[in-house]
This record gives sequence, C-alpha cells and structure tokens, in this order.
Amino acid sequence: MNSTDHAPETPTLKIKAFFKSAPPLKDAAEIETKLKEFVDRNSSSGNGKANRVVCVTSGGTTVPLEKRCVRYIDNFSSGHRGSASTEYFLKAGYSVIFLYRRGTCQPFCRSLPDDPLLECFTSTDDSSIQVDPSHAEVVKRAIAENCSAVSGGFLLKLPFTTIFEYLQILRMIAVSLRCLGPSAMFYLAAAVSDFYVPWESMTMHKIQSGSGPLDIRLAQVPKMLYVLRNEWAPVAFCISFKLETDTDILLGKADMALKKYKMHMVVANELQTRKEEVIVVTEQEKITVRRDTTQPGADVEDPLIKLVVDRHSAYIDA
Ligand code: PAZ
Repeated sequence: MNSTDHAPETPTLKIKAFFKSAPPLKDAAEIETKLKEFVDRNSSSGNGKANRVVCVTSGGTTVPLEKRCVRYIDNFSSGHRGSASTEYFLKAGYSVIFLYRRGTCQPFCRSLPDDPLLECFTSTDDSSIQVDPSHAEVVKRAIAENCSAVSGGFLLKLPFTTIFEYLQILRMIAVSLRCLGPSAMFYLAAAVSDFYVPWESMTMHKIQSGSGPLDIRLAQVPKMLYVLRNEWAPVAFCISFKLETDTDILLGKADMALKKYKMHMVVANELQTRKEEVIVVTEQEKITVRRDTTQPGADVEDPLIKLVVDRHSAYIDA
C-alpha cells in the first residue's frame, strides 16, 4: 500500500473523478460552437467594452437509476424563477445563457396558458389555424420578445436533463466566460441533485421489481460551487440559491454556503413563500426582497434582479 492510498480526497479530485466517470455529452461539439459564437459576440460591444453576460440556471436535475433510463430521482423546480429572472436580466441589458431543464418554464412564456398550443390557437377549417383573439396579444408579445433576444444574440438557451449533463455544460459555460472577467455572472437558481448513482455502478437495464425491495446506495455529488469559484471562473460574480422547507435552518445554511463557497450572494428561499419573498445574504447584510403586492402580476424576481444588477455594478467598479 503506498502513501497515496490514504491521501484525503480534495474537492478537486472528487470532481475530476465525477467528470471522468460521467457519460460524455452527445452534443458537446455543437454546444461548444454555440458558446464560442455567443461569447465572441458579447466580448466586445460598440464601446469596446465587454457586454455583461449572466448564466442563469433553471429547473431541477435528474439522477438516472438505470443507464437505459426508465426510472430517475428528480429535484423540484418549475423553472419559474430562472425564466422570470432571465427576462429581467435581458431588460437590464445583460446577455443571458439560459441553462434549463427540458420541459420547464421558458422566458417570455409566463403569461401564456398552461397548454399554449391547444389553448392559444383555433382551427377554423382544414387549412387554417388562427390565434384565439383572447390570447393574441400575449402570443404576439412572447414571440416578438423571444425572437429579438435570440436573433439579436442576447439569449442562448441550452437544455439539460440529468445531473451529468448539467454539470458538464455548466463547466463548459464557466470556462468560456472566463475571458469576460468580472462582467460575467452566475445566477444558479437550478435545483441540483445532492446525491447520485455513479455511472459505472449503474445497472444497464430497467431495474426489475421481482427481486423485492430496492436498496440503492447514492454517492454525494461533489460540490461544484467550490470549483466554479476557485478554478472555472474565479473572477465572475457568483450567486447561488438555498431552498429549505424548515425556516429555522434556512439562514444558517445560506450563511454557510456564502462562506464555504465564497459566493458573492446567496438567495435564501422557503418552499411555500418563495414566490412572495426571498432573503439575499451577503457578507455584510441580509436583505429581504418582497414582491410588490399592490401591483397586479408583480413578482419577486423584478426587485431581486434590480438588487443583483446593482451589486454586480459595484463589483465591476471595485
Ligand atoms: O423553479 P421554481 O421557481 O419553481 O423554484 C425556484 C427554486 C426554489 C428552485 C430556486 O429559487 C432555488 O432555491 N434553487 C436552489 C435549490 C437548492 O437549494 O438546491
């Protein structure tokens, strides 16, 4: 036995092992090309300065239980926070990389009904489909705003499903945004799995129910916030989120994340009240941000993004 057998596993080593064993991304080359084009376009704006670019993560990651996956463990997140925040960042002049879970809320679609295809359109005869007049305005606005953001090069959408895809794409984004220095921001609203089944110990085929109760041992997902801040994008402005259901532990956990991972801000939210208020934890203060209940349709992301943009400006100036 040599001395390295007992070497403590550093976060970096654990992360290297995670990536080494993860199934490679099928569309890595295509993502790389899209990222390069997006970053090139945003690294020099008209006045010779880099645009501000934020990577917004949104939705929950899944943990597959089988390689040919039939069953998986999921993380709660509708994607509302990420998609609403993306809209406010775009309004504030940022370019956004929206790293989202397939099938969750999309920017500019919040005012559409639950089943937009079936509820927004009517078919009058065999050949024509029309927008239902009651939805015409919101449909037109959603299409126009989305088109102008995407075709203008201000919005790049990248989907994920599993924890393996999410972390590999996040790393690609972080590395490609490094050239923007402090103008880059990470706004990590996705609900990321804490535990997973390592790819090499995962069964290939659907787990059979005939052999009785299922015992699975889940490994801990290495803490990526650590490498994000220390290696992937050490100069970027980083905001992580902390969701709890027990309010008694919420602020303590947010404080711990702030210090342990050297985040610039941690947004603490409680499951039941997350759409009404959040508490932004920084090194110096704890700021409660609330939705303006006097305004119909107002959401908490509006004042939250104003605060974030303000702090990011101060960070860039400093
Ligand atoms: O996506 P959503 O609007 O339904 O919920 C947002 C949220 C609660 C997932 C987000 O604000 C959050 O806290 N994300 C981090 C979750 C975590 O602690 O891992």
